[in-house]
Amino acid sequence: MTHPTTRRVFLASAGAFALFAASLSPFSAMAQDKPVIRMSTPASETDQRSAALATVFGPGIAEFATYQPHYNASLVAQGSELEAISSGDLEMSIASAQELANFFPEFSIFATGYVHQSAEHQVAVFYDALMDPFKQKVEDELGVKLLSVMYLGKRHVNLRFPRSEKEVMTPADLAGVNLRMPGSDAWQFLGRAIGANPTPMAFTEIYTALQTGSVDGQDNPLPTVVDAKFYEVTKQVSLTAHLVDLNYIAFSKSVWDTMTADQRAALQKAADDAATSAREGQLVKEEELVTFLKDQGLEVYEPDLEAFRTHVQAQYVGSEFAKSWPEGVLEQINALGN
Ligand code: KDO
Repeated sequence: MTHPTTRRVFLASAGAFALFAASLSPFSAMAQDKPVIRMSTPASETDQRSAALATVFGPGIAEFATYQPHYNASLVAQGSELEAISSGDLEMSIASAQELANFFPEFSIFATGYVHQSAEHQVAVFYDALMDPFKQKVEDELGVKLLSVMYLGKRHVNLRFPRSEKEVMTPADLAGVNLRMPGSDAWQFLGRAIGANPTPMAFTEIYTALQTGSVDGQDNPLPTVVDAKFYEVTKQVSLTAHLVDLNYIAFSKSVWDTMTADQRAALQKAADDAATSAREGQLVKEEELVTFLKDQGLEVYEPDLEAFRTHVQAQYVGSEFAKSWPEGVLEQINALGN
């Protein structure tokens, strides 16, 4: 696991920059127009999270700010959003725990296979006091507020091959499988932990990579497999559920600091309402889409989940990631589950 020096230098300068940005408050009485909240994501416009932010979050802050979403990583490259918020080039993103782990390795606990058990468990963890020091560190050192938690879904293994050519029942079946995973240490570690040979690649490049065969497969929740049309270029889904995945609604602390108490309350509520709406929609889709995918000709089946869970957990024990987890936090997370 690396923690690049550039990130440390970046963190040191971010605080000073945030102070400067706050002095130029777009929310001040002198501001003529409503400040624009630019949100950048690699997700499409039709993704549940994008839709919930557009229909719930945007209207929720419309009285005092203009929500401006940018989809398909068209404004900021996937994985660079937190840096962009920190330096004042972006106001908002939906950030993964893996991206946060680039700055703060302890966030890898939330990116570890089979730790979060469900959407409800994610919510319980996010609002528990155990999260306070994590949130505080991100605020203090990166100038980013984590407002709410969005449910992305259970990630499964989705391959180009039919089941007759390659069946994935255990981690051993993934040996040598070239699986696209997002490009960061925590993601790549997870790819190896499930037994695959992970290949880093941006989300927006996956469809073509599957189509041309430059990767054997990818992992994402079923709603993403459908929304991004990966089912057109793949033949099977092994329901490994190796990560109950999330994104945090990440917001510029320097912008937050310029807002009135009422505006902050409205913004927080808009973020929570959007997260709830997206979560409910995503859970319904996860249920429904198995049938849709089978209708498209894909084989969708359950592997040996105990074999996956045991193998993945064993990979993390004693790892550099696990060493960064604050004492007792894993136990606290587990206690909030079933
Ligand atoms: C992906 O790149 O596979 C991933 O699912 C990672 C998530 O953290 C999230 O960024 C997501 O892509 C995008 O929002 C696209 O759905």
